[in-house]
Amino acid sequence: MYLLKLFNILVVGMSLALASVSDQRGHEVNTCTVMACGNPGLNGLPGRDGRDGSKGEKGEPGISVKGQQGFPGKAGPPGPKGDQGIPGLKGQKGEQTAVDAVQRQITALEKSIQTLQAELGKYKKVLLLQGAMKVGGKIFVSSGREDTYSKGKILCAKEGAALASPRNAAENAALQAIVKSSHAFLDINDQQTEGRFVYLNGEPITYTNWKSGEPNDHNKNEDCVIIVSNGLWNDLNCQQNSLIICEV
Ligand code: FUC
Ligand code: CA
Ligand code: CA
Repeated sequence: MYLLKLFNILVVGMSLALASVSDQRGHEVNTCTVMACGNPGLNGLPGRDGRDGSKGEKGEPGISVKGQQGFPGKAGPPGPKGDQGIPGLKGQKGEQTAVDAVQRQITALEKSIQTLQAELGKYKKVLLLQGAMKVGGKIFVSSGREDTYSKGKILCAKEGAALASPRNAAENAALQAIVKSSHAFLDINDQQTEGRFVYLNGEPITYTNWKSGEPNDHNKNEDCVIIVSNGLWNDLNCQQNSLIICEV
């Protein structure tokens, strides 16, 4: 409304200004030349209020930011106890019979083991009475037969054993007890590399009990080793005969 009024005032003002300009140009010196001059008319009524403007454009969608998950709530109280389940099926009679059979077999096996242990004890006694020596986890035993180194190795291997190979003083002493006044081959040799004595598995020996001056590779032909009556060692020709002692 206020603007309309201002507009009207402006229109009236302009009309007056135009009238003044015409006057200055001298074309129409008097606006009242045709019509008789009277009092000016009343101003018109103010125009109607303007209508509402058209609807604006739809706005940009807002920025969506997801919040962090909240802390879990406290555990609720335990639920009521469930109903008792249906009882299982009764085992068949046959199953019990099978269990009894297995139990009988176990009892029989236990008896067999006891019998075997008793027999084993007897053989152990026989071996020890015949001069076998038990030391640590080893048993040294000899048939009393003398032979070459290679034949002796074969003899022991035939029984799933090995030629005697003392790894410490206790084992050496046990062998000495078997040797008595004789001598016996050890499973030690330097056949591969002169002066490098090794065990059956090829590893260098870790325990020795050499007699003073030995090994001397006498005649450059001594690659086997014997233990003599005093427990000391000497290198000897492998083709010579010596007592064969096996270890089990
Ligand atoms: C020593 C020993 C030899 C051999 C010889 C008769 O020389 O080292 O091995 O027994 O005596
Ligand atoms: Ca030698
Ligand atoms: Ca020697």
